[in-house]
Amino acid sequence: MRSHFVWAAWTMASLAVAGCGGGASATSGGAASAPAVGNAAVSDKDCPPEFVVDDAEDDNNQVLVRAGRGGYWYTFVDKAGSTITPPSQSPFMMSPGGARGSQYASRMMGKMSASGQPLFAGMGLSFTDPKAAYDASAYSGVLFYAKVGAGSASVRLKVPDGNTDPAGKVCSECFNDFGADLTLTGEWQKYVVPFASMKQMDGWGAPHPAALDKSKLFGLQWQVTQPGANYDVWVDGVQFTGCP
Ligand SMILES: [Ca+2]
Repeated sequence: MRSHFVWAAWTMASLAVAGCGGGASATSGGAASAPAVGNAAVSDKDCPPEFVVDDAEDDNNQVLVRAGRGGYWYTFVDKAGSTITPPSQSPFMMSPGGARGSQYASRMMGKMSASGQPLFAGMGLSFTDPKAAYDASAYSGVLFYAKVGAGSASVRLKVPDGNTDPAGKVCSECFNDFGADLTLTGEWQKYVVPFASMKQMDGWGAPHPAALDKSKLFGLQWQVTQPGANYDVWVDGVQFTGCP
């Protein structure tokens, strides 16, 4: 199967080792290059069950209870008038029609406000409940399937950690999480984002550490920010990478 890959600063040579079999990927991407998007054939071998964060197939709002995880899905939205479904005040609901022929997926829909600051809408999951730092040191990155319906195709994967989430009690200007800017398509595609490739955004936030602290992760988020845009974002099959 052809798979769609997105990186912040990884060379094409890294592509072949970044999937589930990518134990070496954390050490092979030292040289920064221009952001690249490419397709590469990789193994579709699934990692063991403890690597799967959630596949939505139980049609509930909790991630799979395993490997010390058991947090919940949620949505969040700005106060500038953007809209989001499922609503941020009520329990997250899965939507029928998942990746790889599966039954359910996580989906958020809405319309961004045309003006105001800041503008954001997103869905995410916490790794634990109550929310606490989760040690993901055993893993090398994140893999998921995603697509968009009508509207914005630009989605940022955000990975709040001990330095960027307020719960870490470190950041003085929080929420500039490490992550990756993705351009989704109308078809389900696999996205693999190594922890080592994740970057913060330029120009704001404090602190700006050298790298994601994967020993203290608070969750995963998918966020849209385009002013005035409709959006319809689907995510499924969320897993960690790095299995032997
Ligand atoms: Ca599914």
